[in-house]
Amino acid sequence: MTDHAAVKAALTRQAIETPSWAYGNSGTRFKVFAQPGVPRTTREKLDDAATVHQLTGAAPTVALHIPWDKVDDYTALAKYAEERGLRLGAINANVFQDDDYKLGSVTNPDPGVRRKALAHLLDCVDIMDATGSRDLKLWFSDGTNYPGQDDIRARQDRLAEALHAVYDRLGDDQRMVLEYKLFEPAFYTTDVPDWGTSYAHCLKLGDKARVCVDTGHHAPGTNIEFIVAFLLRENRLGAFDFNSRFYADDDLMVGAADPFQLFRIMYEVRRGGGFDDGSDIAFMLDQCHNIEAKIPAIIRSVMNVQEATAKALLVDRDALAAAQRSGDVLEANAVLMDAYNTDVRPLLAEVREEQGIAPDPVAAYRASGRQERIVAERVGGEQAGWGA
Ligand code: PSV
Ligand code: MN
Ligand code: MN
Repeated sequence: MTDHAAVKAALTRQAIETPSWAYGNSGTRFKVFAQPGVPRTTREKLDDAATVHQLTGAAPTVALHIPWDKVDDYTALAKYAEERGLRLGAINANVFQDDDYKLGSVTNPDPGVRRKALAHLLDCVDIMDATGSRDLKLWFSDGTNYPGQDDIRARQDRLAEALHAVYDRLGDDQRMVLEYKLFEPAFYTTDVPDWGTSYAHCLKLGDKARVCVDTGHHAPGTNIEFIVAFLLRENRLGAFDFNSRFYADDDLMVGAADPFQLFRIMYEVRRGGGFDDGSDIAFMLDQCHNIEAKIPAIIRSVMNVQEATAKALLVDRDALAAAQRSGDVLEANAVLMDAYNTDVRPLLAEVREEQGIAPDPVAAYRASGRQERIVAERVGGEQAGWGA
């Protein structure tokens, strides 16, 4: 039997972090399409994030990317966020957009470049001190393009050295989450290509080091929910970067390409206690909205995560366990599919109404006139965002 009050309580608690860079202009290596009304500054990105949070009630924190979100005073930025009902979330270090990093950042064969990259990572921890952020998110574009280009083992040694230095700098309440990615921009070897590599480094570092699973960073066909189940069992799942993909790291809206996969992942999150009160998993979006309107796309993404979560919470665990125990394969599968096939939109509309927000956040955004206002107001100036 499903406890509907408990399901609603978990949905009301759920917090999804939106990324500052999703509000800005973005594109592919072929073209960045500028959209009217996009934020020109980090503060304007926070204004948009506040709109998403007001309309969904579920997006109270915003991840920053440094230096894309470089400001003079991060304490003042945190205050600005707070005045809008937000908090600043994960600090994403950027050691991939500088000419010096052509052959890598923390794994670069040149010790001078390694020192520069490490200094940036440590600066990011200073920023966390000012913003009150808990998580430092590390993704390294480091790798090689050609066999023989560099010593694969030595690069692991250099990576471990940098990670240790950053880990030692973390405060008691701070963590690092190490993100892996199969390939791109490196095409032969990548220094953190998979969850196993990330996990192995985290294990050596200590409890404050966790793995970040970006759903777009696997080989096609990878069973991501298995990875999630395993990491949760080992207490090493720190965070998600949610997005969806058809081919590689497409960064499309989460739940758009494969809502069934998202449901399966969320079921393992539930199974591992990730929706329980006090869970410390960060549920973040890492997406780009290249051709669709950004604010409603981010609202839609938050809703897609909520819908997958609701379905996962509706799985009748007792019935599932009974079917599994008795080896009733078809029944076990049917229990899971029953939950997946439930239309949870009325349930989520109810949860929103109980929170005093509109049942359909996308419709509420369209009716608010805000899009027209920001298009009229945000003219001139350099547009900020991914690739800017
Ligand atoms: C790399 O592809 C990545 O997923 C990392 O999380 C970066 O910080 C982010 O994309 C930039 O969008
Ligand atoms: Mn990511
Ligand atoms: Mn990515």
